[in-house]
Amino acid sequence: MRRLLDAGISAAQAARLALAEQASEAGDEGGSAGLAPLASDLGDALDRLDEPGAHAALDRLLARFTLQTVLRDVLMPYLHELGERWERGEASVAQEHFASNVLRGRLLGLARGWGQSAGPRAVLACAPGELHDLPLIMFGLALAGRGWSITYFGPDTPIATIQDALEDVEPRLVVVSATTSQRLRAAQAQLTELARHVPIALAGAGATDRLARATGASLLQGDPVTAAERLADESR
Ligand code: B12
Repeated sequence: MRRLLDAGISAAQAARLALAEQASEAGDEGGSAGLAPLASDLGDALDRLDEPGAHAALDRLLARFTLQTVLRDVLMPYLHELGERWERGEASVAQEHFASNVLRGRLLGLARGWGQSAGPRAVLACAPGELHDLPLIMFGLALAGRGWSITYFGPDTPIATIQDALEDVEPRLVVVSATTSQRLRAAQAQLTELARHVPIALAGAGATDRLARATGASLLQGDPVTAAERLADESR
C-alpha cells in the first residue's frame, strides 16, 4: 500500500489494490494452476445469467491473483471466446449483454477513485459511435495501478468535447479507441486538430499505424494491460 501511496494513488484506491495484490501473491506462487477452474466458474456463472455466482467467482479470482492477471488471463480470453461463440450462434445476445454488463459494473467499481492520484493524467474515450469500452476500462485500471490518474469519458465520445475538457484537465495523454478503422477515419479531421493541442494515442483493433501518422497520434499496441504497463514504464 505504501508503494501505491508513493505512486500518488489515493488511500482508498491504494488499499483496494494492495489487498487484491497481497491476496494474489499467494495464488501466483502456485502458478496459474488455480486460475483455470476459477475462470471456468466465472464463465459458467455468466453463461447461466447467475449474477451472484459471477461476483463470487470474481471475488475468488481477485483474492488469489493480481488484477492484471485477472484482466489479461481471465477476462480478455473470456470476452474473445464469448465473441466467437456469439458469432457462431452458440451464445445469445442476452448472454453477451449480461456478461458485459456484469463485468463492466464490476470493473468500474474497482475503478472508483482512479482520477485522484497525483501521477500523470490520461483521458480515455471511445471514438464517436464506438460502444466497446471494456478494454479501455481495463487499460485505465492497469494504468491507475501504475500511479496514473484517469479521467474517463467512455463510449461514443465526440472529439470536440474532449477538446473542450482540456480547459478543466491537463492530461499527459488522450487515448481514443475504436474497434473499426472507419470510426477513427470518420473523426480524422477532429483528431488531427486535437493532436495539435495535446498528445494523443489511438488504440483498439481499428487503430492503425497509418491513421496514427495521419493524425499526429501515437499508437498503443498489444492488449490493454500490456500497453498500460509499457506506457507507464516509458514515461517514468
Ligand atoms: C462485449 C462486446 C460487445 C458489447 C460491448 C460492451 C462494452 N461496454 O464494451 C456490446 C454489446 C455493446 C457490443 C456491441 C457490438 N459489437 Co461487440 N463484442 C463484444 C465482445 C464479445 C468483447 C469485446 C471486448 O471487450 N473484448 C476484450 C478486448 C480486450 O479484446 P479486443 O476487443 O479483441 O481488443 C484487442 C485489441 O484490439 C486491443 N484493444 C482493444 N481496445 C483497446 C484499448 C486500448 C486502450 C488498448 C491499449 C488496446 C485495446 O486489445 C485486445 C488485444 O488483446 C467482442 C468479441 C471480441 N473478440 O473481443 C465483440 C465484437 C468486438 N463485437 C462485434 C460486433 C460486430 C458488434 C456490433 C456491431 C454487434 C451489433 N450487430 O450490434 C455492436 C457494435 C457496437 C458499437 N457501435 O460499437 C465484433 C466486431 C467485428 C468487427 N471488427 O467489426 C466482435 C469482434 C464480435 C465478433 N466476433 O464478431 N459488443
